[in-house]
Amino acid sequence: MKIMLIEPPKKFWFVMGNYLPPPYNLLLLAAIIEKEFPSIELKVIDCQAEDLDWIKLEERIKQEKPDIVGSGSHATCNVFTTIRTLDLAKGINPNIMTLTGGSHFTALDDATLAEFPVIDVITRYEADKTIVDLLKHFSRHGLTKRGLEQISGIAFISENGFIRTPDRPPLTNAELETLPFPAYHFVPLERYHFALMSDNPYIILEGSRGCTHQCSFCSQSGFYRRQWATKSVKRIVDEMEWMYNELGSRFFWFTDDNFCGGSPQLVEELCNELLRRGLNGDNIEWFAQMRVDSILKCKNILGLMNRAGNYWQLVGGESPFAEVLDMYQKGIRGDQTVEAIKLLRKHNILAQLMIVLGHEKETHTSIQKTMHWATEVVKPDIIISMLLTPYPGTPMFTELDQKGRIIDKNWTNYDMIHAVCDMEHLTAPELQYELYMAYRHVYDSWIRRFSGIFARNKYKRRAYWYYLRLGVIRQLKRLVPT
Ligand code: B12
Ligand code: SF4
Repeated sequence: MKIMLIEPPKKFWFVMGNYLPPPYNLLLLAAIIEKEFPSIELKVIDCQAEDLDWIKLEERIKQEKPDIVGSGSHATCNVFTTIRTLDLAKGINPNIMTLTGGSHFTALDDATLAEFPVIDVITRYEADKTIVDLLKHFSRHGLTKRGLEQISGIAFISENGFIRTPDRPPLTNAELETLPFPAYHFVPLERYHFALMSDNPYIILEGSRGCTHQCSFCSQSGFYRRQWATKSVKRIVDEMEWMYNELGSRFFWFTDDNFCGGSPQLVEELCNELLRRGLNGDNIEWFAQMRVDSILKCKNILGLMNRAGNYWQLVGGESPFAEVLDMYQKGIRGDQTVEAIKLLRKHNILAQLMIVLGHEKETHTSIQKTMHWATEVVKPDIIISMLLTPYPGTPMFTELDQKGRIIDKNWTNYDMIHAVCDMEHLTAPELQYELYMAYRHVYDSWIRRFSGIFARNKYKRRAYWYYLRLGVIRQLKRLVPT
């Protein structure tokens, strides 16, 4: 049996500049397949890294003659590229078994399968265990859907119609701990980069999964059912050490939605273990994202984190207004964001503030106030503003859909920089314009540019030089309907 896992050609998120991320989801699944089924022939094809367009990908699939093709979409904005990939495979050979998974397909399994019969099986929620059961089934019974009802955590169309089998619970600590290291040997590691952030190759790793919070716009809490699980500190540092020694990695990106679940004890233990093994800010750089309240809990160890290599933190502040933070079910206050950003900067950790604009009651004035708060009160190192996007599977999607506010269900536009809703006071085109103006407010200011270019923090200097050349504002202007 031969399996091809494909990261298709896709558009990148221009707001963060020139980057090429390794397809961590596929590399993890590949490692699991390699471990459980050593005799299965396996290929991971990353079209970006191998410069394959759709035509070359088609040739490649023809050459490889896989029995199973799998592809995931990372975010809702890529679902059509995933479907196109599976369609391509089916077009070459209708007997190829096609698989996909991830948050979007989990939330909309029935609608997607009904609309796109080129998808044979959707794995729902995490696929780490499901993929093993599926492949065992195919190894024993051949590439047939008959009998798949016995496998938990999937959806498919059988002879009798749509079938969704019982869900699997989220992975536990023990299960995360025993996952193999991602199979980075399948891809050309040296090609992965994130120019805004580092000169070193870009590697992704997971410390923990899930989130116990429930922000109304976020698909993660639903996907992990408000559970959080972590690998042990030893296991995380073993993985980083392996990446450092064997793969030559120096720039690490943690996927954790809230680094170490926001536990100061765990963060401290992790940083001390890194330092004990000789990994520190002199030889590694690591990025993580943390909730505002978690940063405050970690206020006494931010210096330690920086010494251990944490040089960049992404922080979801979203809004200064209590009523908006409540609507987002964020569970934080604006003044906590101000404090958290101040602390990060004090400890030389680059503070990237995320803002979510365009909620139901948003007005031109509230956006101006939000942006003014961000630049004049919070004063982070960089600001990324996004538009509220109702991702399938979130409470926000259900609510706005019921109210008829969602005017665009072209999933390609679900990247948080395309306006897809008409809200109470601002229409989608008006919101699109507001986003453009929000970026102008932040980056079209010579005072801010100078303070960025001459900043004390070398990563901030880098980011501002980079942003100056990037032309993000111009690209955002192009999205505004004329
Ligand atoms: C790293 C990361 C990035 C990297 C890119 C990584 C990449 N590989 O492309 C960067 C920073 C560039 C990025 C960009 C964006 N991202 Co991003 N990103 C993440 C992050 C933090 C980690 C992803 C990851 O590797 N997770 C770990 C893996 C193991 O989980 P997984 O992908 O879900 O895979 C499991 C299952 O879903 C399933 N599965 C997945 N694929 C497949 C395929 C097959 C065949 C099968 C069977 C199963 C399967 O099995 C896997 C194992 O259980 C996630 C949040 C998170 N913690 O997951 C956000 C996240 C996925 N990103 C998100 C978003 C919105 C974006 C952006 C639009 C920017 C933005 N506004 O934030 C862009 C989109 C760019 C693009 N066009 O692709 C959202 C997606 C929301 C949604 N429902 O669409 C998330 C969930 C963040 C959030 N909290 O909202 N991102
Ligand atoms: S936005 Fe962050 S804190 Fe909120 S639910 Fe999503 S992952 Fe959790």
